[in-house]
Amino acid sequence: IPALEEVDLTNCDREPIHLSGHIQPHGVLLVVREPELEIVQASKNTQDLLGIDAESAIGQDLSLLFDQIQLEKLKTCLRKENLKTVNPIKLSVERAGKYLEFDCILHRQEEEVLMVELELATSPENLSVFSFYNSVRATVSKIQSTPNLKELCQLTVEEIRKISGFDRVMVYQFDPEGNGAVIAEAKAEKLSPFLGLNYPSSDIPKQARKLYSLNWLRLIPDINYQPVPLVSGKNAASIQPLDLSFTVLRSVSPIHIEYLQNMGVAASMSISLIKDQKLWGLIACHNYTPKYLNYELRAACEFIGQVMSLELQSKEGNEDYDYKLHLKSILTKIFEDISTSENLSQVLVKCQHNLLEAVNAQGAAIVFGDNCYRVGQTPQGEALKYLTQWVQNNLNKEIFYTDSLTKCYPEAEEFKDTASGCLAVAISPTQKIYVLWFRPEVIKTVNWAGNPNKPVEKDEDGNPRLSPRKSFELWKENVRYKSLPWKECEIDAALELKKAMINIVLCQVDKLEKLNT
Ligand code: BLA
Repeated sequence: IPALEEVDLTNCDREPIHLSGHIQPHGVLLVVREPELEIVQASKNTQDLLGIDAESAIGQDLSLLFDQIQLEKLKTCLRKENLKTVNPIKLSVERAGKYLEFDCILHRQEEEVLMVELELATSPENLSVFSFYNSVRATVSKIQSTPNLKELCQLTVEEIRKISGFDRVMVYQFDPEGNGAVIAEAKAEKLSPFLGLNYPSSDIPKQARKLYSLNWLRLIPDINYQPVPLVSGKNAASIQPLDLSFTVLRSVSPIHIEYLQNMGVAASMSISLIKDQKLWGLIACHNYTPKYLNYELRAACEFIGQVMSLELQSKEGNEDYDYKLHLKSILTKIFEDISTSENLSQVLVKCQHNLLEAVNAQGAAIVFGDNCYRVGQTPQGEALKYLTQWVQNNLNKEIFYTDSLTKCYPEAEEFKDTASGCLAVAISPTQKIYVLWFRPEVIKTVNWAGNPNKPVEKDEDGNPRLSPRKSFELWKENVRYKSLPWKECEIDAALELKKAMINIVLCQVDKLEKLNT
């Protein structure tokens, strides 16, 4: 495990971000042993917020901070089965004759190890319950009535922006390799859009993704903060290094801070989107000045993230449903053309464009022995001839498809712009009739809106180490020689077409035989 100061761009997926031993300074963390409620670790900033220095708090119990009434309030909560449901508890601490009110957030790290996080409360006690309820109630019913994924995402970013006030709120969706794209955005008018931008998987390393699938929300109110170390007493030995996975104040990776600096961002919040127990994406929020949200508002945002997560299942299903209907209607048109044609070449003349749309390809080649009929963008001449031969020799299943042709056929590199993806079926191997469909390299099909923000920090050579521009370069490397993947319904459509085409070829053979007898 690399130490914090040894983390760099090459080993950052091994950085133990949950063991940083530091928190952000907008609250204090106390690690408390039950049942005595003895403070065994404390963040160094207790002096700033509570007026007691961390070293002298250690070894004492919580009555050092809280009077009898507050302590009783706390103890009542500790008897609750699910501690999370009591958060936040409003607790006050007397300091120089005045009472300061705190949001206290509790969870148990392990048995009898209680994590107590205190943030200065910023809203009056009763009002907050109502505002939480009101802001979320309307949003939830709107979210549930959106008809499809696109509108679900758009509505959610708009609602999160209204509730949180962040300058920019995005839905960031992962692909199967972990690369991501901004698929919805709500932003302050003056900002240039990130919508449609793509980023490599390395922008959010593995261990961070794992953490984000366990907890729903993290906030960095001010990226230029000084991390606050934890101070321990002798009774803390068994819980060192302290696992900060579920603390809300956890200090974030310095690499990520640098990334945000280079993006020109001053505050960041992200909310997990989880589908089928997997991290599907994030709601990513940026502010260009420091921005703090109190616990209630964070809880409202977290709740909306959870509601959106539940909706993903059905809305994504719907998306496929609409698309499948579309493919079906295209197939029907082609079948009509087939029924009114004498032979395969006639079909092809009639249904040119539909032949591509049936599987969402940009090009197709129908090979009849030495002859070839082409639609859209395809490899040409010799290149196509050799590819076809290769397909003939290697098509040993009902269908062949790949979103990365160069992996199995390295020569494909020269025509990556037309055929990084390929799907092929045999209509008649004896007569050497084949259909090949093509998709270009994905880079050609996605939308890159240009450098979204002027990078600010530079390294010795004058280049920013981490920036969206760099990320785009990296993402391009990640998706090199790859097309968009073939969906199951597209593969099914190709198989349907194959059946229909085989039929028309067989009919022709029949007719020829009848003529001959
Ligand atoms: C974390 N990286 C993150 C997070 C996001 C991103 C959203 C979650 C933390 C947060 O809420 O701010 C990335 N943010 C993005 C992207 C967009 C965005 C892609 O807004 C697009 C619009 N980061 C790198 C590289 C490394 C890296 C190269 O770019 C490592 C070599 C590391 N990113 C990194 C780490 C974390 C992270 C370690 C975890 C931070 C933490 O939770 O401690």
